[in-house]
Amino acid sequence: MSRRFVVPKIDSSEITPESVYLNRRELMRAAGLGLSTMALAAAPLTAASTGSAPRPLDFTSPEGEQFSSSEQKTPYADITAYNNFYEFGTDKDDPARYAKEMTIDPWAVEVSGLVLKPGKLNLEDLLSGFDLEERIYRLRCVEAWSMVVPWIGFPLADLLQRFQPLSTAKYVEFRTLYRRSEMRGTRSFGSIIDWPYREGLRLDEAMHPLTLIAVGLYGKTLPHQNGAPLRLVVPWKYGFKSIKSIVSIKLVDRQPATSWQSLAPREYGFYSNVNPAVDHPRWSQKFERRLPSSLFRPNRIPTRMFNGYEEQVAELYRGMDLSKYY
Ligand SMILES: Nc1nc2c(c(=O)[nH]1)N[C@H]1C(S)=C(S)[C@@H](COP(=O)(O)O)O[C@H]1N2
Ligand SMILES: [Mo]
Repeated sequence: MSRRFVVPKIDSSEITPESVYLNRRELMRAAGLGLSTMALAAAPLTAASTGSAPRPLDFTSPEGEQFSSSEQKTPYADITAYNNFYEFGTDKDDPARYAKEMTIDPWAVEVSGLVLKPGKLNLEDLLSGFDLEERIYRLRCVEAWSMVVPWIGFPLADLLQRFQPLSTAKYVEFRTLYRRSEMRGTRSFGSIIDWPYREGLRLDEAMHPLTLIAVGLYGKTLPHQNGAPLRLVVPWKYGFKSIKSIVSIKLVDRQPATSWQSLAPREYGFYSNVNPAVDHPRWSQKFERRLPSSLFRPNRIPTRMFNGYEEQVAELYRGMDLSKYY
């Protein structure tokens, strides 16, 4: 059963007269105009941007089953202890240990490029007015482990629309925060990625209703190691496309270079759709280890085309040779 969350309502004593009568659409337009000084200080997800402990997000009413999964959810402890976040090291337990060193308050996101209304907004203004919902998605890492995660978020399309993409926009490029002083993995000798971490989607993939901006999981704000305060979730693609701790979203007309593709183009393509029929050059993609998994209970299950979201996304790739566009 999926549940719906809503950004906490602003107390009327804390809002300016003009925002009292702004409805959601007007708020969105205002945000698009870059009115980041709008008095929404006490607005949504202040909790997400402060402190280190995840705070609960407000729950309101039940939602339909469309984005749910009946599969057993991976326990919170595993989702938050077994991570990839190379900015903090390459071991699976490095992010849980060191991502706390990243300051997430204040946080701003710049939306630029081929949009009518570019702007740099602080987190509160960026997120104001979006309905948060719970969506239980599978996450399948290219390394062949997987999880089932109850994300809290809203469609990326809603966010992009605020900034009014131009018809010339064909792709979206995302960047993670790059702050050496707080990210020990970016300082370590032999660090393999050219920071900041970058990812990209075709615009139609970015606008697909399954593509989520997540701000929480298990009903709480995102822990640092899972990409606080906001990260992308693209459930039919390998996990590395789901970029964490985003500070920049740019609409562009050419396919952007992504971190993993630049590093090893033969191993990591731009599309990176989960596909059991196209192996990674060094290992099979036919099976996955569903976490929690152990030596004695490996929990090995077959990997599904588009991570099980074939019905929803196959249309996006009609006529493409997916062994060429991997
Ligand atoms: N900025 C950034 N985002 C990132 C990564 C990273 O190293 N840096 N790793 C990716 C990979 S490889 C995976 S599998 C997922 C893991 O998400 P999770 O730790 O929340 O399960 O995050 C992705 N997003
Ligand atoms: Mo991954």
